[in-house]
Amino acid sequence: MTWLLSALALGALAWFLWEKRQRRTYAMPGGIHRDICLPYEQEYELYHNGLSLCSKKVRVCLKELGIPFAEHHIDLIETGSYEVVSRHYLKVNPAGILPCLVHNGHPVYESHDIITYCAEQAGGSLIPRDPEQLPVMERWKDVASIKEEESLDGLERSAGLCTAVLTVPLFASAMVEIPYHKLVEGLLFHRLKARPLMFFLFKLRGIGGLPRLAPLVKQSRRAHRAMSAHLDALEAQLEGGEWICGDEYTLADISWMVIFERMVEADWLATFTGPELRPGVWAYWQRLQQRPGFAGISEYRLPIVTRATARLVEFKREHRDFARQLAAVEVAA
Ligand SMILES: N[C@@H](CCC(=O)N[C@@H](CS)C(=O)NCC(=O)O)C(=O)O
Repeated sequence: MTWLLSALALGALAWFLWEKRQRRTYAMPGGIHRDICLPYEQEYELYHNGLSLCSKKVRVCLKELGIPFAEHHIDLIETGSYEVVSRHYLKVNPAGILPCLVHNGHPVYESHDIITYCAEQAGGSLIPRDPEQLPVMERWKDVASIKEEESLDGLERSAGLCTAVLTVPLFASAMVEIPYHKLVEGLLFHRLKARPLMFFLFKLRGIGGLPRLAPLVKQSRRAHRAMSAHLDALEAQLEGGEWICGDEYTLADISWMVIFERMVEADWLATFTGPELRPGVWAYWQRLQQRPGFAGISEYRLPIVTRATARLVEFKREHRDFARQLAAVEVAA
């Protein structure tokens, strides 16, 4: 019996070490990598996910520019499994994160760099013609981005990071449908171990357990305060015109569109804006939804995410205190 158990343990270890060699992960700098050649059939191919905020940004940009692309939908654990650390996706992006755009076989990484690359390929569309507006676009695009190297210390600087923290209740809701064994793959092979560990915790605690996680509550409240400040700044910026750069619709607006969509998915929109609350921001969000690029969001909604949102909304209706605990501000009913 002992022999059998030892043999099984050795077999499992050998499999793990072999598999780990096949699934090597490491960070990849943003931008185009002309030295890497991947198989491709179409000029533009996008590896993406329906829920992923950064994938949405790239889809919206491609749609807005009218660039056709072949798609490869890759699951995140929130949408079903750890396909981002599968052997086949790690060949495309060894960092194991989405999205990745492949242009004529060369990968482009980091969503903020991908949209700039696409705009440049399209002859400078979505980049302000007025040179004075260029740093304005860059600043607002940057604030909306999630930079890989940033820790949560950057919440006050980055609305993108705030959005990631505000998504936690949606993640916890999504985990209801994900079996534990699917999370194990992430623990074994994910480059950023903190991510699968967090999902494990969310699965273990459920939506209702989140307010008892003191460090999470602290960050969540901070993210709410910081996001409110970001939106106050946006409200002021929009006094200058319809879009962030006045009358020019740019990459900055695309970067913010996906943040509003995430607020809808994670059921926080009414906390941050409405016809009475930051009316300029509210009107801006209505305009954003009329853009052709919005199809990059509306055409890719996933039933598993719709169910996660519905569960979260229902939970918040039944537990009025939940939102107040996580936001530490008055929350719209
Ligand atoms: N800085 C990166 C962030 C990419 C990122 O974190 N992507 C998420 C989805 S929005 C992801 O792939 N997560 C997979 C995981 O961590 O398991 C970008 O802007 O592209």
